[in-house]
Amino acid sequence: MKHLTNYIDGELSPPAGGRYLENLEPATGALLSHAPESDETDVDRAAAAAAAAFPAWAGRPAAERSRYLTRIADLIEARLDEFARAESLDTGKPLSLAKSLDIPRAAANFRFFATAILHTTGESHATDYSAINYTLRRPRGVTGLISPWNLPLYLLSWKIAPAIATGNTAIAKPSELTPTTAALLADVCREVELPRGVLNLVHGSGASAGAAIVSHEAVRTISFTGGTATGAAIARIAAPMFKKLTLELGGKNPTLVFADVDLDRHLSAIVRSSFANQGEICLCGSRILVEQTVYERFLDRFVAAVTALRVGDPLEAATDFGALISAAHREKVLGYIELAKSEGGRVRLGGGVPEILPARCAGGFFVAPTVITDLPMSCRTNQEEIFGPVVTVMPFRDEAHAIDLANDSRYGLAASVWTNDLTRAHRVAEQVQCGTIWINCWLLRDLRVPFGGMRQSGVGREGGDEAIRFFTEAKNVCVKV
Ligand code: TXE
Repeated sequence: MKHLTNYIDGELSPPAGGRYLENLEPATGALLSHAPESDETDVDRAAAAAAAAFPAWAGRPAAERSRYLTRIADLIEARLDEFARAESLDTGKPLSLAKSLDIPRAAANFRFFATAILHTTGESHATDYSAINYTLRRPRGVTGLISPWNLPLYLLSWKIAPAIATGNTAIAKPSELTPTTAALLADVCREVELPRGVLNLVHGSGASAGAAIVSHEAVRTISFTGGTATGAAIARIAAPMFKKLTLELGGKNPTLVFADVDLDRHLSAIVRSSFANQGEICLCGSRILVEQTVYERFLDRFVAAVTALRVGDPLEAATDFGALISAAHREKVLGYIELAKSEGGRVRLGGGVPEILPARCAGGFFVAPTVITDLPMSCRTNQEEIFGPVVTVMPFRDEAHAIDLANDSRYGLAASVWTNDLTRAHRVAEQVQCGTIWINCWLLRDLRVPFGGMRQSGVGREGGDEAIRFFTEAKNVCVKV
C-alpha cells in the first residue's frame, strides 16, 4: 500500500515521527494509501526551509517567479487525467466533476497569479507641493496555507499561487482526508525545479500538523479555509501573535427564486447549485426560497429534476452524484435529516442512503439527494451548516419577505437570485448580506474579484488584487520636495 510523503526543502520525506493516517476511498470505504501524520518536528523543518528560501525568492524578478507558476499550470494540465482520477478517488466526487472543475481551476489559479504579478500597479500621493508619498508592497515571508477536503487542489492552489507569486514562501497543509493531489503537486514542483524551500507540503491532521503551522513563530501570514469552529480556534492562536489572517469558512446560502424565473432555462443550474459535489461546496445553495405564487410548480419541477440525478460510482462517466467524504460526515448528514424530521420537516425526496448502489460501492459513504419542506427558518436545520446533499425549500410572500428570510442566518458567504427582472435582481443583491451574489447563474467565477464571506462565513478576502494585497505588506515612503 502506497505511503505518501511530505515535500520539505525540495525533497520528499517521511514524517519525522513515522506516523501515518489511513486514506480511505469514500466511494467504497477501501484503503487507498497512507498519508504522513506530521508533527511540529516536520513543521519546524518546513519553516526553516521556507525562511531560508525567502530572501532569494522574494528578490527574484516577478517575471522569473511567473515562469515557475506557468510551468506548474502547464504540467497540471498535461497530467489532468491523473490529477482528476486522484481527486475523485480521494473525495468521492464524480470523475467528470474533477475533470471539468477541480483540476482545470487549480491550473487556472496558478496561471492567473503568474500573470497578475506582472501587472500590479503602485500608489503615490503628492502632498500639496511639499512632499511625494509612494507605497512599496513587499512579500511578508513564510506563509501558512491550510485547506479543506471538498475541493482539495482547487482550494490549495487558490492559496499557494498568490502566496509564492508575490514572493513569499509557504508551508501548505491539505486536509488529511484528501492528500493525494497535493502529493502529485509536489512531483510537479520537483519537475519544474521550483527552488527548494519555496513551497513545502506537510501532510497531517489539524490537531498535529495544522496546529503546529498556525502557532509557529516563523509563520507570519495564515490563509485558512474550513469550518467556522476551526477558524475560531485558529484565530484564538493567531491574534495574540499578531499574524495576518484570512478565514474562508462555512455557509448556509439562500437561493431566491422569483415568480418570473425562466425555469426552462435555469432549473438545471439551480439543481447544480444545490447538489454539485454532493452539496459539499461552501457556496452551494441549501435554503431555497420560492415566491409563493409559483412555489408548488417550482417544487414539483425541482424534485423531478433532482430525481434525475445519476447517483453512483464516481469513476463512471455517467455519474452526476457520488459519495460523501467520510463515514463520519455521512453520519453527520443523516443526523441532520433526522433532526429535520423531528423539527416538523417533510421529506419530499431522498432522506437516507440510496437504495441501489453499484456492487463496487456497497461499502461507500453515500446519502441520497434530499429535499425537505415545511420547516421554519428559525429551526436548526435552516440555521446550521449541514455541508451535504440536503436542501430545504420554503415560500416567501414578496421581495421584502425574501430578503428577510435570506438574511435570517449567522452566515453570509453567497447567494443566488433567479428572476427576469434585472432591476429587482440588482436591488435584492444589494440587500442580501453575503460576500458573493450570483444573478441567474452560480459558481461563475472571475478570479479578479474579491472573494470571501461576512458574519460567521469568514474574515478577509482572497482573489485578484485582494489576494496580492493580503500576501504583501504595504510601506509608505514620504519624500520632502
Ligand atoms: O474542516 P476543518 P473540514 C466546513 C463545513 C464542514 C466543516 C468541516 O461545515 O462540515 O468545515 O470540514 C485543518 N489548526 N467547510 O473537516 O475540520 C484540517 O486538517 C489548524 C467549509 O474539512 O475545519 C483541514 O486541513 N488546522 C469550507 C482544514 O483545517 C486545522 C470547506 C479544514 O478542516 C485545525 C470545507 C486546527 N486546530 C469545510 N483543525 C469552505 N468554506 O469551503 C483542523 N485543521
